[in-house]
This record gives sequence, C-alpha cells and structure tokens, in this order.
Amino acid sequence: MVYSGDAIPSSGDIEFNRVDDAIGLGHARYADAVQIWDRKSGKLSDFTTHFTFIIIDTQCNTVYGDGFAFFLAPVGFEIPLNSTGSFLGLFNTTTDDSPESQMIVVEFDTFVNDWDPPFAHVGINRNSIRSAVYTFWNATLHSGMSADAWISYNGTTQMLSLSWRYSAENTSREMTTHLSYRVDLREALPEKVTIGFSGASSSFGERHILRYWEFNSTLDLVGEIPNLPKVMPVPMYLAALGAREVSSVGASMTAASINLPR
Ligand SMILES: [Ca+2]
Repeated sequence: MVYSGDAIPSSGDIEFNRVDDAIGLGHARYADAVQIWDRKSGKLSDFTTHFTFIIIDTQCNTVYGDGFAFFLAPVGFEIPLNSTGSFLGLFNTTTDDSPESQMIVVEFDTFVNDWDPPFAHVGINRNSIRSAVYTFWNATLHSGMSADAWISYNGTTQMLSLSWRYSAENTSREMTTHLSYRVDLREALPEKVTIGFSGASSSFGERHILRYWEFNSTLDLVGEIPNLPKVMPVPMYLAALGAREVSSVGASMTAASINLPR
C-alpha cells in the first residue's frame, strides 16, 4: 500500500484523516498497477473488490463532510492540487468534468454541494465529482458503524455493480443499498490503472477508516507476459526474477488479488 496526504496505517486499519485536523485528506492505494483491459485482444477484465470501512461524524455534529471514495485512476495518479473537501481528493476545478481525467469513482458523499442531489448519497462517478448514478444514503443513521461494500465489474455485460451492508442491524430503514452503472471500461480507463481510496474531511470534520480490502481480477494474461523467452522453462524464468516479481507474475496468470493484512 502507498499512503499520501494524511492517510496512515494504524493498528491494522488505515486512517485517512485526523479528526483534530480541520481539513483532512488522505489517499491509500495499491502500490502496483492493475490491468483492467488488454488493447491487443480487446479483452476486458472481470473484477470484484470487497472492503470494510467506517465513516464517523465527530463530536455529534449535525453537519459533517465530505466523504469517502474508491477510485480507479490512471497510473501515477496523486492527490490533485486544490482537491480538498468536497472534491474528495479526486478532482479540482481543472480536472473535474474533463474526459482526460479517466477516472471511475464510487463515492459515499456526506455533504450536499451545488452539484449533488439534495441528500447524502452513494454514487458512481465518471470523470466528475457529479455522480452519473446515485441513490439516497443515510450517513447519520449509520454514524460510527462498520460497513461492507462490494463492487464488481462484469466485462461481458459491462456492468459495474455496487452493494453495501452494515454489520449492525439497522438497515431496515434504508430502501436501497445497491447501485449499478453500465460502462465500457475500455473507453473510460487506461489499460492499467491505480486503485485505491480517498477520505476527505471538511472543516465540519469527519473520520474515515478502512478495515479490510481485497481485490480480485480475472483478466487472463497467459501469453501476454512480455519478453518471456520461449526456450526457457517458465519456472526458471520465474526463479530468475526477484521474489516480488515471482508472486506478481505467477498471480497474473490466473488472477491478481490484493489482500489488506487484517
Ligand atoms: Ca458532496
């Protein structure tokens, strides 16, 4: 994992911003690039990710913000300048609504801005802080609770699907806990992306914690490993690489997976 801004590992969790900090912003992302599609074959990956997170409002404030997001972004993506607060550490006035951003975002947005629907919401965004699809989300009701979210992408149907659930049983008042968005990720994203999370607090305060994360993709890269000498047996080739490469190359043959240590 790579941390930037205020994000830090903390007792097996990741804290994205300090609660005593008026405006806090942190990113945590997977260190390696993840392949989402393959230009040569035109193949799209299926992938699933599961994460457990907590959004907490501080000091029983009735107003808080700004939110927590999972993102897929071009490799090398860093916290943009002037992206604190309602831009969720993902966009600024230059990159927002620009196709060049090449971003897909799942946001848990706790603060209503001009561009937002008139309620806290969960949304799926493409290249914009404005959600392409969204649903009402009661952030206040679930303050301090641990939530599980699952995101999956089906490369055949091109559906990006999201669902979430709270470990504590208080969800009956919430009508919708799922959302889906049809998108051809070959048009939306570069072949390889950076995946990670952003937590942004405004001057009203809000705490974001990631407890658990796994990511699995199924893009079959057999035959796509560059410069694999045909005469050299594969185990020898792998043995010639460092330990890190052995595991990543070996993993890429069937599936790539990431597990956050518990
Ligand atoms: Ca907002």
